[in-house]
Amino acid sequence: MKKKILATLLCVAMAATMLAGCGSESASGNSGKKTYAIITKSAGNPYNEKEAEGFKEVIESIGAECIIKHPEAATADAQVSIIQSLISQGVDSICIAANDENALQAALEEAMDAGIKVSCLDSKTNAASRMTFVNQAGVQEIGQALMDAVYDISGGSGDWAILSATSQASNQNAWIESMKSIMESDSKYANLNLVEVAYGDDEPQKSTDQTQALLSKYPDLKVICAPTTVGIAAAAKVLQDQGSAVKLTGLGLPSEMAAYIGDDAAHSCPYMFLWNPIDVGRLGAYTSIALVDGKITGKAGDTFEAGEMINSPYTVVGADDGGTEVILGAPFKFEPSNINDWKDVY
Ligand code: RAM
Repeated sequence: MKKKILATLLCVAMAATMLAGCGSESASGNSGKKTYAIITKSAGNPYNEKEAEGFKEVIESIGAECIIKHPEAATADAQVSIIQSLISQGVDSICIAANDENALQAALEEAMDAGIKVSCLDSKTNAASRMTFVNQAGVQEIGQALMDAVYDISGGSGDWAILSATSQASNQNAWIESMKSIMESDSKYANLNLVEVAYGDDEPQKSTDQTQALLSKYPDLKVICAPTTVGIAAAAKVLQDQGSAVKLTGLGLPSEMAAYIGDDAAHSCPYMFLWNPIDVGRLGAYTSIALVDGKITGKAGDTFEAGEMINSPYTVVGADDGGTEVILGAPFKFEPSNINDWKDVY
């Protein structure tokens, strides 16, 4: 009997120690390792998986722990609950591709108040919700490249439409606004008529349906511009399968678009743009590490090393919204002459 009581007491004591261990788990976890989290826009998007792959590679190369979270849907609500669980876990940093510019503010401010270093990549929050933002390329440069592509592919006149991701995505909205203001500010584009901005929510089926709807609503449509990798891949398939005369451009993954890029009638996309999403993730990781190590605070003028990355060291610069950003590089053009060199890379 005595033995039984002793054994029970021992178990209770062990359980209490384990619980205390969990409860008091520091930001660096029991292992003493620092923990770096990345939250992408949503699951099932190969672009987001590439970003996470680059982030993980860098975090693991310094012997730290990487947490990857892909929300079920590209919504702010799904991201808020992930942020809350990461706060309770006591991670050291969160790098997030925001599904909404303002709706994450309360959760991210709570994270920063708890000492977690918060940055964005791909799609930013408002300035108050982040320390800095890893931007894939300048907004104006992307807007200009896309607008010039629409001009060139349409022959300079006629109806065109945009197929975007979600209506709340700050990156897509910034690129669309930039295209619109370029179009309005230069008479060169006066004969182009933007008929609609449609939203496929970065879901393949919805993007397919939206493309079909654009085709039936606008019989004179000449060009669709899809500044989303999910949207452009869905639209490319619809147009090419139907043998449509409508042409496509935008931002796409070479691996998903190789079959559609060509300058003859059999291909739906003459050319498109992107950057390396693996590098977006890598730079997000180096930024998180620099924030956690206290090498930068995210203010303009801060500089930090980013391993073997081509433009390292990077400098934090002022962003249009009053916050700061770190720019990865320039958008790259994928066309028939180079698509085969890239289709197996990302
Ligand atoms: C989609 C996402 C992502 C965007 C790319 C170009 O995969 O919407 O945020 O940066 O397209």
